[in-house]
Amino acid sequence: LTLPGFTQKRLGNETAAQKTKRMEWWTDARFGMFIHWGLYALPARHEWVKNRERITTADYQKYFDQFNPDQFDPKKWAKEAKNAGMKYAVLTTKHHEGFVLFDSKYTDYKATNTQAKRDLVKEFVDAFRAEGIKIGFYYSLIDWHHPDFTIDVMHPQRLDKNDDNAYAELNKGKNMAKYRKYMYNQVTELLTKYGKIDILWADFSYPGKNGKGRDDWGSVELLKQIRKLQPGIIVDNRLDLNDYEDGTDFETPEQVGPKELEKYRGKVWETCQTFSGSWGYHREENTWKSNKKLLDLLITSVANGGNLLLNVGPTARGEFDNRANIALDSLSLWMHANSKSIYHCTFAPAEFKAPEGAKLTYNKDTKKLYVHLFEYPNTGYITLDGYKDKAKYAQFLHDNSEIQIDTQKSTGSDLVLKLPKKKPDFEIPVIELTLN
Ligand code: FHN
Repeated sequence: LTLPGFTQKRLGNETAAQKTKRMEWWTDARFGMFIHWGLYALPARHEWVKNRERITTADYQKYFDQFNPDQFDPKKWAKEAKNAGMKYAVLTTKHHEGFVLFDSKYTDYKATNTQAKRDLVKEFVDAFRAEGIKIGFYYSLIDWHHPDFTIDVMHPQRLDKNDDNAYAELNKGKNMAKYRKYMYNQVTELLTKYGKIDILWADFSYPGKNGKGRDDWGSVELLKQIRKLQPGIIVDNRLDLNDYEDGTDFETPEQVGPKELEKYRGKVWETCQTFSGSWGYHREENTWKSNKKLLDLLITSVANGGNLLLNVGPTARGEFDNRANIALDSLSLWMHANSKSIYHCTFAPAEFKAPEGAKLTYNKDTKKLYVHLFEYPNTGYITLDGYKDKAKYAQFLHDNSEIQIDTQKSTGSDLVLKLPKKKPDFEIPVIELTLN
């Protein structure tokens, strides 16, 4: 599968075939766990709480002082991720609040200086790597704690009016070049202290007050360092380098619905999604996506050639809460029986049209076609228009039970399969077609 959507110019000194090879494990994996964890788990009302409620750094300090994740057990996290069928995991090593989950020598605002006294990133890496799960680091370009980070419209101390003089006053003495160096040094620590790192998930660039954008973050230099330290690493598109050579490995549509994902077909992309609305642990959020909705996001991502990065926000005690565990357990039931229609899969060849109420994925290695029945026909059969003479055998994926071809009904180009009237007890049953 040569990754579509890349022109040689954008590939820098890497050919499309080399990029395809470098990204093959990621493209085959299709499903990963995002983990947003930081001091914001204590207020437990969104990872942007410092910004939304304009909490000063002094007032936010109580969360640092109280941070004590006594039930943090990354081995449990890793087992949950593995059971749910997630092949890679991306942890926030630092989010916008500026709190650092690893033992960085460039700041005191770090987990090893809290009651935790632990390098949480190291323990995450060891536990997930032990389960064979690939390692990703999220690193925030934005930093609401660092004294040299420019105060702008994204900052808790933001001004309501677009008053350049007032901003200039606020930013007197701040040195963004020093912040760039701080970021560069911490990313270097992350990519040299913890072994092979598979993904760098930078988040997020935006044109600063002076509209310089990528220059504010030193993105070009930062990316060179990232690729030098970890040559095989996969980097997202939020360093504002989309039109730079080798600047973007994948696009990151965020929290978009299944319908909108269809427009990414033919590109290289991963949609990141929450169970609810908040990325960080949110105690009172109850707008949780159903298991069917989560499966729809996963299946539709793969049916359009993309990945799903599904987020968990651990609590301040260091655990996945019950809502997350129930959602992950439901996904593990379906994935245990049906992951063959996800891993190594992508969109179906153009000759196959999905029947009404179904979505297709195609395993490029085994050449199997998968029909995901979002609506289960109660007629006792399903008509696959144009599939006649293209498929020689059909079965349910979850139990390999044969689905017979109704030769009488299969007229013209139609392939008609007999289905049990009673829907199998799976949220979305999958038909596996062996093609001719
Ligand atoms: O501001 C962040 C947000 O908190 C979260 O980390 C998401 C995850 O993709 N990224 C930014 C919003 O796009």
